Amino acid sequence: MNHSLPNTFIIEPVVARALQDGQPVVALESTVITHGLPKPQNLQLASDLEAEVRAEHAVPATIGVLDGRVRIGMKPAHLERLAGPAEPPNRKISSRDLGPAIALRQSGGTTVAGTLAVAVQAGIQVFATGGIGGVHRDSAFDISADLPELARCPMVVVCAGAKAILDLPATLEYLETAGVPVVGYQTNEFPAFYSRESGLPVTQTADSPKQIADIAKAHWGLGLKSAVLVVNPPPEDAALPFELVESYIEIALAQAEAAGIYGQEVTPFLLDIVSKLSGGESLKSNLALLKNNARLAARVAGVMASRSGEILA
Ligand code: PSU
Ligand code: MN
Repeated sequence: MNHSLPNTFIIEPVVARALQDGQPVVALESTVITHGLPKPQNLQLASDLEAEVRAEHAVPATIGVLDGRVRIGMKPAHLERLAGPAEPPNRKISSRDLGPAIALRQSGGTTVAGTLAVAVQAGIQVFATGGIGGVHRDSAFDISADLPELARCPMVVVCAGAKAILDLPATLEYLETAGVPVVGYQTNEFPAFYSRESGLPVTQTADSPKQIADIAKAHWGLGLKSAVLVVNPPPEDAALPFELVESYIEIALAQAEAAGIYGQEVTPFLLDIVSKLSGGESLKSNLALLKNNARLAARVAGVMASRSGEILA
């Protein structure tokens, strides 16, 4: 795969070696660092996520853009730059923003969509994030680029469902249309990011990292090119009740509408208000579920690497 890597990519040596040797690698997104979390928790979280992956004997590859170069794997100084402050401010980089950011030598955090587009080219098969984007509520046509990217990137993506601020049933319908299996890890319910429950069913429950790897292998073995979306409920002690979060979201949505927020600003704006309304509880939950997802992703990557001959064939 490496032969066709764009010359705008810089792969950290430890990541390049792991990919070459068939060792487990886990991609991590960076919009959560640039836009998703407040300072200084964002930088701490970035290094905590890498530590979680290493503790499970996999190599973390945080992906983002610095000075128009797509970095796959970062040194601490790179993470610090993304965590900011930065002038000009770091961009939120989705698939459509990668080309412009590279051409104009900009820096920013890649969203799930942006990270998927890069990771798949680099030959990484497992990716951990907090919550994917999806179909927004009551909006004429606001659908995150995360969804079409999941439709075309053959990767295992571990998340805690879609962000609760979204229209979850519509998001699941889109994933069904796109042919993306939604695999509940030890759950038969689609988690709602901060909450373990949503009342919505998953495609399939998997009880172990091995079963997740089996499903991915069978899915791609059919020649299908879509992602396998693994939904991992937030840890019990960090989860918030669905109804409580719902009440915060309704307030946040009303404020976003009153303030005329649109486009890329919507997700960070809503998450920030929910965090304030919950007195920081949603932030705690966000940090805990991110680490929980990184751990599970590393375990899945471990199983897949142990039989990489079959998987990569
Ligand atoms: N989850 C969070 N915080 C975030 C995001 C997800 O808790 O900041 C980011 C992810 O990078 C996701 C992006 O890909 O928000 C989706 O943004 P949009 O809805 O604008 O596509
Ligand atoms: Mn949007």
